[in-house]
Amino acid sequence: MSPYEKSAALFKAASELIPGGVNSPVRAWQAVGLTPRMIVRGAGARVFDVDGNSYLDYVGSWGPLILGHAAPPVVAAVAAAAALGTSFGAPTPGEVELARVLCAAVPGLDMVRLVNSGTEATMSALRLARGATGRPRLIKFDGCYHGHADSFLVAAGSGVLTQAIPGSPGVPPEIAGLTLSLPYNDLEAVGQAAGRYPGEIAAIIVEPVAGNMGVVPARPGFLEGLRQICDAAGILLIFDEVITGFRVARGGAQELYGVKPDLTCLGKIIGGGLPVGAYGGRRDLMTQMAPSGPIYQAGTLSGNPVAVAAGLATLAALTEPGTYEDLEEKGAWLARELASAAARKGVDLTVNRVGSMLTLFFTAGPVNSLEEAKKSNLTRFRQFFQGMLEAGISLAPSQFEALFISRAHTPEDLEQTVIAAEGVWARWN
Ligand code: KE4
Repeated sequence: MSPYEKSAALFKAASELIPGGVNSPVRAWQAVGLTPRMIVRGAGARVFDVDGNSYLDYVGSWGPLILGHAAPPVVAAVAAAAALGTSFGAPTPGEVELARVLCAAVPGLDMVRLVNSGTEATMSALRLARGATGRPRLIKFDGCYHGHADSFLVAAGSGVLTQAIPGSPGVPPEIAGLTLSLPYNDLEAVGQAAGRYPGEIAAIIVEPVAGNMGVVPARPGFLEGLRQICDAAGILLIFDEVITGFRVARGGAQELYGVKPDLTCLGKIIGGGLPVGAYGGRRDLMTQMAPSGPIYQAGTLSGNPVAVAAGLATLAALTEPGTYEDLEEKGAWLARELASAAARKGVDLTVNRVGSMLTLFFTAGPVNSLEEAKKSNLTRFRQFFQGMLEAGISLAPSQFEALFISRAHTPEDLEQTVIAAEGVWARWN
């Protein structure tokens, strides 16, 4: 019996019923040339596939599971909430509490609205920016991914980059043409674009730590420079903190770097693995959203009580003293030891990291932009992914994604990871 026979059979069936056999493209493992494993259970830092194999997991559902899989407080909160009803289509106390927790934690949030995904969050924030400014254009950055709303599928990262899709059919040029995508970390290009379209740019949206071309931190001064350009040109600054919110600090990258955006988009961790997104920011902007203002956005299941319960339990657990110190220590140790092991084995590797999110680029580096990330050796990445999988370690199936360490990862797990990586690299020479 092949150790992955049931996964393969299920994936074959899935491919008849679901495009590419998956409900989100990156999960199809096309970039690593393997059949994706069908996961049936997670517990702590591990996941288990339908054939009974277990893996030390660094995907973490692409970021939400900062506490690890099936974290007891989250499971208990979800069960309790579900027993009271899964959705009412009415305001609930939990939504008020989650809004309070988010606004208390994230510096740029005076007000916030819950939605069901990061895509909804960024789509709504952009509509608000356009409505509030009366301007049509948007600046984003090459390799950054802000979900799959039309305006963002220009030089996007994540699955668009992994699949090498230049943009996406179905996005009218009239829409795509309003989006300017510039090199990440290139303030000069932003200043030139702002000068070229005076009075036309509604917003600049940025991942304050890029996670969708692999992890690429903002250079010192980049975020501050964006703030200054926006203030001078009447452009709204949107931080897409869907990954970084409650990941790199409790208050996200805006707390870590001390730069306050006008609008913030959140997701992933704030739902604890259930579908939650949020957008928020300055009160004078958010009050322009219906029904307090004319700019429309809505959602049947926005703020539903079960997802809100998962989010509240997750964010409560992250208030434990030492949480972010623990995540920083684990991230620093793993990045340092992987880099050392690669050097010992003569492997060209650049490890970019912020807190507990990191990427191993198979290039000598540095990697400060999409152009530099693309210099990575994708064949080496694929060999690494496959070797680590054989060693029982599950990584994001793309060079252009992040690995996530959770509170559930132990020092022994991290040691096992380094030993496995060194074993893979030893076979390369
Ligand atoms: P969702 O619509 O997938 O919840 O969020 C979109 C989004 C927005 N902004 C950022 C910075 C994001 O990283 C994402 C989604 N991230 C990808 C992986 N990097 C989700 C994985 C997938 O597409 O399946």
